[in-house]
Amino acid sequence: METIPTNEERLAKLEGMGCSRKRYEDPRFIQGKGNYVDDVKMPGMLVGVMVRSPYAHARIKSIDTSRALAHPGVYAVLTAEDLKPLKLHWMPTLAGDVQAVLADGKVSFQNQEVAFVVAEDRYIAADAAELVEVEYDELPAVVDPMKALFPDAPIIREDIQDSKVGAHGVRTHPNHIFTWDIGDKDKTDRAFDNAEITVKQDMIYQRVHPCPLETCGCVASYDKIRGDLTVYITSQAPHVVRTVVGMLSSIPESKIRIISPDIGGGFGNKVGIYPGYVCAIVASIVLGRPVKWIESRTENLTTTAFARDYHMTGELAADKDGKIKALRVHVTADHGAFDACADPSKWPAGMFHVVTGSYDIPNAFVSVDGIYTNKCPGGVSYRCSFRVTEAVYLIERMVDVLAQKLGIDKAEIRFRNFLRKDQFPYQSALGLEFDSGDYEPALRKGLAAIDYPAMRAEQAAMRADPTSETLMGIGICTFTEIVGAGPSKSCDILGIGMFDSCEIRVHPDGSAIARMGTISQGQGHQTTYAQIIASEAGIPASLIKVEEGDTSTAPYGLGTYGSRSTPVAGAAIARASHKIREKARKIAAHLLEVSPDDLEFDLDRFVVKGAPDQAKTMKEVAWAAYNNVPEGMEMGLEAVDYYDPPNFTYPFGAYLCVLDVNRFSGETKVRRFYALDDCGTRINPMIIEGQIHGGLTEGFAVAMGQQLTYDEAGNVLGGTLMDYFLPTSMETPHWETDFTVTPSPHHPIGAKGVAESPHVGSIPCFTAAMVDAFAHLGVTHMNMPHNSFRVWQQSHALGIDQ
Ligand code: MCN
Ligand code: CUM
Repeated sequence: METIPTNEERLAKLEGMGCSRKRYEDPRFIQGKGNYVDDVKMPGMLVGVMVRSPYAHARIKSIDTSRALAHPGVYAVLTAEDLKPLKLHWMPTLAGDVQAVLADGKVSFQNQEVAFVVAEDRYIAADAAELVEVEYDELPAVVDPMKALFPDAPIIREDIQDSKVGAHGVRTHPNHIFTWDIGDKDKTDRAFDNAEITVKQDMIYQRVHPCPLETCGCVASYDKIRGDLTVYITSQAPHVVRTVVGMLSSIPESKIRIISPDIGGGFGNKVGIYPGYVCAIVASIVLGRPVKWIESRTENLTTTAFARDYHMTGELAADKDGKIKALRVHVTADHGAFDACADPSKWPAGMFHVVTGSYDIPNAFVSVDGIYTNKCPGGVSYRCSFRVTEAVYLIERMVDVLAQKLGIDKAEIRFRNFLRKDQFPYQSALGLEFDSGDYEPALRKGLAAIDYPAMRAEQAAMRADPTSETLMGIGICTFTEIVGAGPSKSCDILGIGMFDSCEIRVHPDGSAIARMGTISQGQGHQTTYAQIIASEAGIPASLIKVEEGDTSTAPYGLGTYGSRSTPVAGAAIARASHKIREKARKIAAHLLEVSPDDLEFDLDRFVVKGAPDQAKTMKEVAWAAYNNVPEGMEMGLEAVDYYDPPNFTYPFGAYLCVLDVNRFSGETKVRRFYALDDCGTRINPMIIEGQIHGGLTEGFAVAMGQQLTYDEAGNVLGGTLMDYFLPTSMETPHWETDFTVTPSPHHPIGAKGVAESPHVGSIPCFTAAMVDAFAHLGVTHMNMPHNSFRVWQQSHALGIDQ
């Protein structure tokens, strides 16, 4: 007789939520068996290479493609003139603007796409690209968004120079894109007028780039006989690509198949639609052959979506005890030459309005001006949900500035202003509803973990010792994130609401296949999604195959960015699992000849209440679903769910950093970095920790070194990995992680997203620690990146560098 496994054995076999199940993906990745876009090779495949502008701003007098076309092995050279009859020389952006696919009469940023050479292989295409002769007339460039608004500034967008209204309202200058205001200006101004104390701080959040290890690319293959278009692409949102390609090409979506295979990191860089994709698709349609286009590292760094470039001024009004009364923010946002920011359509500054942070701030007003400059377009969020990094940076900096002004400890000022647990759901002054949080215990845990009082005492001793070479800084960041875009009433892309989806089909043997509208770029969805189904539908994770990224098989979804997969697709997975479970319950009841209400779901089976030996396992039910279902019931066991979340989720954390700064050399050592995250219900603790390590490392990169620098003429100075800082294990500090659990009240399994929190939270924490090292000398802010040279400059300016 079969022995019934114990509860522990059944639980272990399920590998459901809460279990640190090993990543299903890793065996293939660590053996080099991943399948990336550049691994796709098709018979007859050609390769495209871009001809790009050396100038940041220039008129194109002529383009001569004859020598390139005459080069052996070249099949086509596309220019704007070739795209014009197809109306594809410009394309719509996600921000309601248009962007030149291939330069139409002028170029507006360095390395802008000018022509597309298609040849037998990459070498031939690259050689022929050199033979395309472009005659330019250089124009003055403007790279500083403040100067772009001068009356005599060079006009970047002549195509729209006379239009007084853009996608987000009134434009006040040819280089002005929009002004976006939120909050109650009058009330906020009054609070400032009546305040006991106010502080103000300017800060620049430098332009950076997500820099995934795999650059962007695609293989487009048009089948002239069938009229089918297949595109393998490095996209974080394959279904959206399908819809956009359909709009641009007039091919019905039913004949377009977009496949995102394994992706070597996205970090926001792979959300947008780039000219290279359009050119490869057009070339394939025209030539009837598959066409591959893969960027080089420099192309990736200098022409695909950058992040940040926010020039911010923050102001706080408070009483003498440090209780905040109002927040006022102005942002000048540099969007580059075309407004190609990836944000929900209604919010041109994304979710920047989470800027009131973890604090109870009764009045707030934010105004953001979007500006064109002669720089690369993009404006994605790099490991942050739509401008949340910038918002959190601002409020965390401002709280510190206020604390310094009042002489209040930087932890203490947070305790005085935190939202209390009983204030949730909390309506923020900027119109968001924070779902849940419990901030005070998180910070208390963090302070205890690094022994905060001892650290402050050591710092005081160092400050008192004139011979000390080291300045010690302690940074605190108590951030609130907003992830899970999002309720379709406030979030859409090109009019499509930001729901997500899951389809589960259980096979007769009790194994299952599940497909989602999201796409993993390294987050481990194949591992963790199966865990949700395991817990919610009682099918062992190891028997569930998770598929994403093929629009011909996966249900429509909006993709993976903004840490939305768990909050949105994760909810769809839970709900689809529940649908499976409820149908299974009816089948089990039929098999056991009892009423469905008499059954209890127990891990992997249904048990008759009060008669524990009478049970049917999910495996038995799956078999019955295909041969013995109740009268009138459909055969089969499958479910689909499309989930439109009622709200965002609001993960939070308390981070602390202890830095040692050498005042002579500017060298910095991270002595401690403690990160406590709360992402509600935790699905896979090991994957969460991996996500946090990754996000912290990218936060360290941004704070300490990353910057896309431009000279006055618009030349990019950081276009290779020699100049653009990508930390290796050698530079990366040791991370200490911790957690609390405050479930989301509106999510079916209480989970919040986590992947971006460590990035959002760590960056202000590094700056806070850096500034804190100099705070006793009156320093209230230092702009990133905090590399040794810049830190030394600070030291030098204070006269303490020798
Ligand atoms: N998770 C969990 N429990 C939770 C929340 C999440 O176990 N309560 C798990 C999830 O199941 C998932 C992972 O953590 O396996 C991340 O989930 P989530 O926070 O929902 O984020 P997404 O899956 O939507 O991933 C997007 C996010 C973004 S926007 C960036 S940017 C980023 C990031 O993921 N890019 C990454 N992490 C990355 N990690 C890798 N390796 N590569 C990237 O490109
Ligand atoms: Cu915010 S970068 Mo991620 O959204 O892909």
